Amino acid sequence: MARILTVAAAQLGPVQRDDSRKQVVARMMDLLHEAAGHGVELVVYPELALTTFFPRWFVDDITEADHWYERSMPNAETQPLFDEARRLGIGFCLGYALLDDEGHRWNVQTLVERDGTIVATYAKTHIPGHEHNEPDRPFQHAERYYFEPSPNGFGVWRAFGGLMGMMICNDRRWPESYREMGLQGVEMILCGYNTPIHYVPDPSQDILQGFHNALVMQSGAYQNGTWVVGVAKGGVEEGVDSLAQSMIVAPSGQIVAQALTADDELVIARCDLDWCQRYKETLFDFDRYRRPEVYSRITGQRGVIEPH
Ligand code: CDT
Repeated sequence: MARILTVAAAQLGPVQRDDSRKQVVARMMDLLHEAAGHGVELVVYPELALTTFFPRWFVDDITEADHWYERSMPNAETQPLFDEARRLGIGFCLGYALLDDEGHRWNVQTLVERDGTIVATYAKTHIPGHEHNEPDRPFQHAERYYFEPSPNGFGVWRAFGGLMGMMICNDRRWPESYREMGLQGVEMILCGYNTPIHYVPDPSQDILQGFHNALVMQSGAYQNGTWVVGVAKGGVEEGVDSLAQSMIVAPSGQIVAQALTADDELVIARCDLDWCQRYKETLFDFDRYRRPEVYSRITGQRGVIEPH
């Protein structure tokens, strides 16, 4: 038995500050059309796909940043993408900044089915970086100023003939993200990211960015018996070099397809969702082998408490 879902990680190269949403959507539509030619059923775009990664700049008055956020989805700029995807019968996952009607600011991904219906909108759980301006940095990573952490945690939805989950960028570094979805039977996790290669707090990690990216997604996939689709906005964006290396990881932990460039590029794989069972029913048979009664620290405690 096989449940094949043909998926494309639609990596984007840099989006500069002056690039309009219309220009970006046109690039995304080019990738969508290329995907259609390969029989792709689901196209996954990066985190904050419609704009440049604006948390690299700090503004004292946050309302000056309002223009980076969407107020609704779809909207006038993205409607052509929604319409064309539905016409082609392709679903997609789109990352963007959302300023909602109550004035809350979220970093989100919306998953859209092949018939154009919205499956879910996930808001990022783990918000990295800093809250305040740090003028001594070569660039800011002020996500904690621009976005609230979602209180909702990680959902899993029946869509695309399987059990689909979402996470966003920094979420992929945390084993809890995968496990929360693993405990809901997730079969494919969709994850957009923007990862500057230069990590200001500890530059010794710069040369390891690609290694760490693969490490976390491969281990998360394997330990939870799930596919993981990781999609970058890579290349040099406003002078900041960002990791590309979009990849599709199998439940075995193997990378089955990976980007060759740091530009707009489709990474395609035929993913058998039934392959997940090989791991979920053997080594990672959670019901048989997990020991939640001795894991109380994981939800009961945030930071480290060392023994006396
Ligand atoms: N977008 C995002 O979450 N990026 C972070 C960068 C490192 S924290 C400054 C990441 O985990 O890739």
